[in-house]
Amino acid sequence: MRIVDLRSDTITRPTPAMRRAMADAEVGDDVFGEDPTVNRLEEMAAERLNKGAALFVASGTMANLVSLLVHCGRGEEVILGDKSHTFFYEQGGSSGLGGIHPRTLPNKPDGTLDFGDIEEAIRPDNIHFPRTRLIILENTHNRCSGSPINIEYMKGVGEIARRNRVKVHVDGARIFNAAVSLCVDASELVSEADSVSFCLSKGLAAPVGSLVCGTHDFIEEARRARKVLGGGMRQAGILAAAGIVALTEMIERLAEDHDNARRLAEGLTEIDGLSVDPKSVKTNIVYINISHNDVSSNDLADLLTREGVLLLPIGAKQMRAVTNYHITEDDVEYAVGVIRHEINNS
Ligand code: TLP
Repeated sequence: MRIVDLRSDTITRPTPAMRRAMADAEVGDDVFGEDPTVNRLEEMAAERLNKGAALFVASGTMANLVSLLVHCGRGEEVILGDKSHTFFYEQGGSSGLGGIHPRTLPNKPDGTLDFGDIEEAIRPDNIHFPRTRLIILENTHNRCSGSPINIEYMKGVGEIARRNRVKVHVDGARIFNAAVSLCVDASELVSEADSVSFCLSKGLAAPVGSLVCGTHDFIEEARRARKVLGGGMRQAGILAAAGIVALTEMIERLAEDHDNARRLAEGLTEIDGLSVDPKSVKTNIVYINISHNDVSSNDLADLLTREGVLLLPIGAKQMRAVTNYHITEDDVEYAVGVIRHEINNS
């Protein structure tokens, strides 16, 4: 059966070039700092984002957690969006494991936080309050239509943070989608950030892994945090080799995923019973609201799965589609046809 898997860009499998690089990778014990392939990937990542150093970690969740643990002590506060991945999807790990207090602000539909809200949320020095240490921004913003957030906004938050002696972490799981969509260099988007995480295992199609980037001192502390979380990975060069291919060969092609996402959104707007806003689709993520009274997202997901079209239910009446390396223009047309058929027959 033909399968069109639009649940996430995390489903991407390694490319033939990645598999070759993995098989040939030179490796060593990375906890001793002796894996040449990991070291090379870390250097490439730091250079790409114009930061002093980088650290290879197991996942985006670990990258964010390690960063939070370095920036904030127990009882200290992080400001972050109520739709941010760190707040929404990471099991509250920073409070559970790090005792870090979350202060959420409403994300606007474009993924940003209001400058005034941020200023107001930063705590004055007062014995009653936790100390504000960190602001987290997410770029692109997963739950806000995959919105890319522009340089001016990122700089604006950097300016507020510096003035108040607070740090900035960017969850850049999809920072290269943002850079490609905005036609800027990823390093410019994060020039104000004290730390940045990004994922190799999403649109860039590597099987495993994320990077944390920051100053040398920050990364040395992050290395300690990774170790205590059980993330010292030994001969991880096997994985890093795929990451090197991801950074070298897979960034520019993200534009194809963005074009396919726009096509998908445009196709879906034609279907009665669905509501999709193609204008909000600027990268590879499409949110689909079900206006048909008798269809829930779980029902529709089941019907579509039987036809080989996989979407992710996000809420009772909302689904998500994410274009990726394995999805062609023809797959998009096919998926739109199957979705139309299932909705019309419901
Ligand atoms: N996002 C996944 C799911 O967890 C929802 C997805 O399918 O989109 N930051 C952002 C912005 C993310 O979207 C994700 C993964 C992560 C961090 C965590 O990365 P992993 O899954 O590697 O821990």
